[in-house]
Amino acid sequence: MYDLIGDIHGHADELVRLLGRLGYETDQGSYRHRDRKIIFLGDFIDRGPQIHRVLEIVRPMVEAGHALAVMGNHELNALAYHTEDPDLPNQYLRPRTPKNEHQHQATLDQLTSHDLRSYLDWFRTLPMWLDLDGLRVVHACWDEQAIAQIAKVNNKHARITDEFLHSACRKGQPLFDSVEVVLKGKEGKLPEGMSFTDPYGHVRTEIRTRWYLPPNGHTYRTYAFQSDECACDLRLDALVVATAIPYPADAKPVFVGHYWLAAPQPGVLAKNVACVDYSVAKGGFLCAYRWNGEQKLSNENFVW
Ligand SMILES: [Mn+2]
Repeated sequence: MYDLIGDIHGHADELVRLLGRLGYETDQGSYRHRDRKIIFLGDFIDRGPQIHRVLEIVRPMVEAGHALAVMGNHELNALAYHTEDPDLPNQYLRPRTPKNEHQHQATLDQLTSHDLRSYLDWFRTLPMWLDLDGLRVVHACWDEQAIAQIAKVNNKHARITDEFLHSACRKGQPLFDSVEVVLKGKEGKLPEGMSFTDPYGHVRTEIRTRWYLPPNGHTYRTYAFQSDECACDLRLDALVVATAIPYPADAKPVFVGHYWLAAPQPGVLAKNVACVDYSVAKGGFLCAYRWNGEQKLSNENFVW
């Protein structure tokens, strides 16, 4: 059975504490549990103070078979940031703008170029999702259509190639939209001319949607991922409704990270959807869900 751990973002002390609480012990350089495995939800790097140490814990666990891990948007971004654009000499698939540089800076500061190269190489082995016996795991959104699109190119979770990165990281390329959905979730555009200011003071024209819910009858406020995100009480635009692919209520449970949830304690999003990212890198806590095969998820099974 599996313990699912959300976005770590360089917070190794919290990871060690959580692994201890879950009963994992170090043995021959890797944490392990006698009869359980961890599934890491991605986003190991950027932001936090102990990125190298996090990677030194996570990779050996995966390589020794004591854990599985999926790709986070930060790992894919890092690959694109360090991969030259075949069409534009001296430029990279993720443009080195001040904003992108800033987002990646902690990793650049904390890893030697040798370690960075080695971990980038490892990131290429991370699957974009896991569809296992009784549960599914993806960094941000399980969308059958997006997953099918990516599977057309890479259905066996083979190593991420430069061609895949090019297709996934450049706007207008075939895999761009699907990879955005899977690793960053879905957005719903507000009606023309409308905007709102999010809790960070950014003016936005799109909400991050509760993609797992059927959109019918929702307003922008109630369909936004966090209810304080958008104060717009208009009904969702027909296009947002028409393009939604909600997660079926009778499908296997799916686990995501990514959303920087803020709450005094974790809770499931739906009976078969749970997010295990409670913002350890933003004053929250590192969180796990201890899964024992149940198809109806329970708030009782979070550990933090
Ligand atoms: Mn993320």
